Amino acid sequence: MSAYEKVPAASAKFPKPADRAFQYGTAGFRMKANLLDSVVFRVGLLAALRSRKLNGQTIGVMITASHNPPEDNGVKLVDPMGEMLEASWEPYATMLANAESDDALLSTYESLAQTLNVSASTPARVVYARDTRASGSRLVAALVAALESVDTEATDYKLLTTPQLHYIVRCLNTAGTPYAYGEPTEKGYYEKLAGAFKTVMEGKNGGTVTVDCANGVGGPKLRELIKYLPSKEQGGVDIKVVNDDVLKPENLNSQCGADYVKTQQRAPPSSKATPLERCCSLDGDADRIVYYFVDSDSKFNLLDGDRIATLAASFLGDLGRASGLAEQLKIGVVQTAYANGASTTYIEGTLKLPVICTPTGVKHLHHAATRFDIGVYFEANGHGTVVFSPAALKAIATYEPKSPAQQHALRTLTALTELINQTVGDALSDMLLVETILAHKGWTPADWLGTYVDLPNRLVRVEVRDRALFKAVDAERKLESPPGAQASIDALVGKVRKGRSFARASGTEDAVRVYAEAATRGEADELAQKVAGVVK
Ligand code: NG1
Ligand code: ZN
Repeated sequence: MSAYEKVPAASAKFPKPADRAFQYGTAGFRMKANLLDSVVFRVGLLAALRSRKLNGQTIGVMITASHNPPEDNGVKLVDPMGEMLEASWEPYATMLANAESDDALLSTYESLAQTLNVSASTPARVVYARDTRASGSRLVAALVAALESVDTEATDYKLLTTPQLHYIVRCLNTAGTPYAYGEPTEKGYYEKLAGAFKTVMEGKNGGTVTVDCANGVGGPKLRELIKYLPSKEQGGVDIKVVNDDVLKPENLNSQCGADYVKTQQRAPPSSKATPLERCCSLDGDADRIVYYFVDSDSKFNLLDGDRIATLAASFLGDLGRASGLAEQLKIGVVQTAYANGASTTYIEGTLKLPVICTPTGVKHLHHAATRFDIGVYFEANGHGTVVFSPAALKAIATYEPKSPAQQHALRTLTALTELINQTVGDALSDMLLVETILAHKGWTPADWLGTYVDLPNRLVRVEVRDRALFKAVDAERKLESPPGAQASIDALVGKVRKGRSFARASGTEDAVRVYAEAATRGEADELAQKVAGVVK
């Protein structure tokens, strides 16, 4: 008799839509919510299997479709240290999701358990949460049915931002160890961030910031966080919350949010910001953030992930030097090919820090960032964070400061390791980080923008017959196939000043993306159009 004999009957309530092929991609599974019930059920089975494989460590399941429209939803797994699911397990998720019948699902599951040497008698522990989408609670029911069918200890954390769930997973798995990450509760998250923020803001004057919450889960969670933060009078920041309507699900990510602002290169139409007022936008599950302001000539200025990365790297460099730890804390920045070339030049030339370029997808960036003592990583779209190596944390914790100035810098550095959500990009934590740095540097957003000038750039989405034909290499900066395409792109790039362009198949949409930058707007646009013509 199978240890998993309850699976087929449970699965029968969540039948797989016929003629559908599912794939666990960079963002887990993501699609129209009405297609997702069977997928979520099967992801639940996999979460239990992964927990058993890891001796009962807690695995997280997040139900969200981030910046996608309200009718979409998605599901992704969180590994024990709060990272994304290990890439070698993604194909298992895909296999389970595509099993055509309940019996086929059982046999796929059993053979996976056998191949992976997983014993059904090992405990399985899973925690889960969801964003504010209307379909979320229905999908949670599918998840719960799966977890019950394979005898899993499960805890419902209800509504959370994606990074809050990542935080909780890490807390649960490190409790009682020397690497304990915090209280595994939502309150513990707020207390950790707020406590660190109070310390880093001591003696500083915070500014005022308007936060567009994309009408997603970030709204209520930011309002909760604010209750723990010092007010502006107490040395904190004045935070104005807008677009935090979660009662009308159709408003989610609609004409607002980080993705809207980044792709449209404009403030949400509802914005009432006056010139030079500092604003930021979160995405639907609050793991991305971009800043922006309109200047006195009504020009819109975006401060995206590249800008947050350069700001953070510059501040951490300052603190390394001021604390006397510069030698022991090698800082590096990780970007993708979508980072503006001017940001890369600024990091290497002005900040004198190394830059690594990885393929798109946070798991690649995160992994590369762990190669530094302090690794700063951001995608241009605003998803990113800073990770500190165990050696860096030890150096910071044990260094004996030689002067009051060193002591002060060290105190700030220590608090930053608590303020920053090191598990994954976190819009709320990143916002407090940016506010802290601007307060320390005494900068306005215009000062921040003035550090370097972005190269004009253009991102084009090209519909192609078969995107699988497009194979990219060299961190997605070059096309290996179709044959000849790269040579044509190189020839076009060579004709414009400061030209750079690449094409790659999207991992989340059925399209090829073309990016181009050049010395002038006209040249960037023309280069993008011509390269789009090559891949069409
Ligand atoms: P794809 O569709 O593979 O380009 C997009 C974003 C990524 C990342 C993923 C996951 C761009 C150009 N690409 O990937 O940065 O966020 O979605 O959500 O923004
Ligand atoms: Zn997101």
